[in-house]
Amino acid sequence: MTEIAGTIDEMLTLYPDTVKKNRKKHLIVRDEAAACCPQIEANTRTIPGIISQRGCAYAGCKGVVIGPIKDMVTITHGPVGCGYYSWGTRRNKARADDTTPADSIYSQLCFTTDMQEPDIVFGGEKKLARMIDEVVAAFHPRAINVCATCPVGLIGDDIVAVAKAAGERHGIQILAYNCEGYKGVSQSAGHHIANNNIMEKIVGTGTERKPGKHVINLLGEYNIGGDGWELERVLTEIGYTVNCVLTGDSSYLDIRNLHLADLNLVQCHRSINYIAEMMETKYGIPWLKVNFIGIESTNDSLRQIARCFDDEELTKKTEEVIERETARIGPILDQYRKILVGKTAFAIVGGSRSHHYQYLLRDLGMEMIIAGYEFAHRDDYEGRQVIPTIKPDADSKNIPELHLVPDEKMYQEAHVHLNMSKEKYEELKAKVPLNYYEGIYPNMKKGEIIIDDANHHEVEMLIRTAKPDLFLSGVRDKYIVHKMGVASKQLHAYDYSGPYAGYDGAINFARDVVNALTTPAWKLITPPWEKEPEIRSESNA
Ligand code: CFM
Repeated sequence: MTEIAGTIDEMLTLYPDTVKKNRKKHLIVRDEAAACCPQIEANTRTIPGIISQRGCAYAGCKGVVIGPIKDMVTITHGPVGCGYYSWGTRRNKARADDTTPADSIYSQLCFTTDMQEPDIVFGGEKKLARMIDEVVAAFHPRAINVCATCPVGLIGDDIVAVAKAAGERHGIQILAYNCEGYKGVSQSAGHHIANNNIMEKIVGTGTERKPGKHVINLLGEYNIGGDGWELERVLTEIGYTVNCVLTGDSSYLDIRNLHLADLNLVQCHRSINYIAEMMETKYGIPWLKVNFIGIESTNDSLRQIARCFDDEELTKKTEEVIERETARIGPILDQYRKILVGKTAFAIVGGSRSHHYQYLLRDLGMEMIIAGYEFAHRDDYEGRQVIPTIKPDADSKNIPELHLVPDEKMYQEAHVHLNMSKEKYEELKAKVPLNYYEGIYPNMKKGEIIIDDANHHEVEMLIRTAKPDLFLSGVRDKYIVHKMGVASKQLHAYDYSGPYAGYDGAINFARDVVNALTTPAWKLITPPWEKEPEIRSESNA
């Protein structure tokens, strides 16, 4: 392990001093002696000239949070490239149901105003208004989202005014998102902008609570490769009414009723913690951080949720389902574990999966020795207790903070939502970490590395030295890593596979990883540095 830690110095020696100083702050080596996580620099600008793995605010808003809402048309106001390249790349699945017929599902379509030079010169507002009219005439959606791209902000098109006027014209809700790509240092800014609008404009406008004794929302689950469906299967069987999975396979109708649930579960803390927190403030609904990636962590999460309701029958059913599912998949995983035991992984993913997949890998006998995030914040590394100490900078101040107050009619104290006495709730809080996330650090082992906003040079150096058996990331580096002779799996889109969540997901993941590691192709590849001398430039040599 010390060998990996040593890599960091080697990796940094190539940098000019200022870059070295900066990048050092984005790295942590897990030290067992340190009780809490050392401070990491995160959610700050990538150094100009360095190509990192991050996306833009528009990607975080349109692609991640609102894009999956199936019965809303989402219009990209901007050049066609922004619309086209954000179309169908994330594998957030949706299907028709009782309230949303197949011809009302738009999440798989691409709508864009295709701004041209004249629109940039003379303004694009009229074109956007015409486009909304066309969309309403042709598709009759329940509601529409309009997302701004960089040029829209630069020329000053007032998309909020256009959306408002069109909404009045057509009698439906039309939301405008000022999520210009440059609004933040990464897609994380777009998550926040989307969370704000959803919370302010959609949540709370419905009045229908779904029937059931225990009604829950699953927030920050986007149904990539069908993950949300696997979780709904398990949660429904245990006895919960899943009010809404936000936003995987979600509908505008369900989001309107988001506040009519007893408990919010948070899978991806990074992308949705704002809504969880705002719902706690406005409606008093408590939230619980869960992780449904991995068998043990799924079992743990299910037990924690059951504890929140203090219902004997529910607890019994939870144990029954856990026992049955674990027994069902155990023998299958045992086979895979024989091949995977002792293998190592290196992951760089957005802002939550590098933590979540550590559990599934451990279930399979593997260990994630390097965990990287593209755009996580300090709380995702160090735990939420650091939030009050994070100083806002010019970039974070770009995004409005909504200051909500308890809703006069709908606010209830958390113990009322959970149908228990205040005393019982206090006892529960001591046992279950409600409204809290501890971050990635505590789950890592001594000598393991945490890296924020890594770039290609760093990835290459870490792979050379740490020699992981498996690299978990996205399509941008998948094939580069293959050429180094290392198996690589896409953890964003699952390489067209999935689901990877819950019980069935664990089997799919184990099978895919075994296939990736055992293909004979690796024997045919020699990493470039083993067959040719390295060429370094004079100035940096
Ligand atoms: Fe949350 Fe996500 Fe992620 Fe994310 Fe993403 Fe994604 Fe991701 Mo790709 S919402 S932070 S912005 S878990 S699209 S479903 S895989 S980078 S780690």
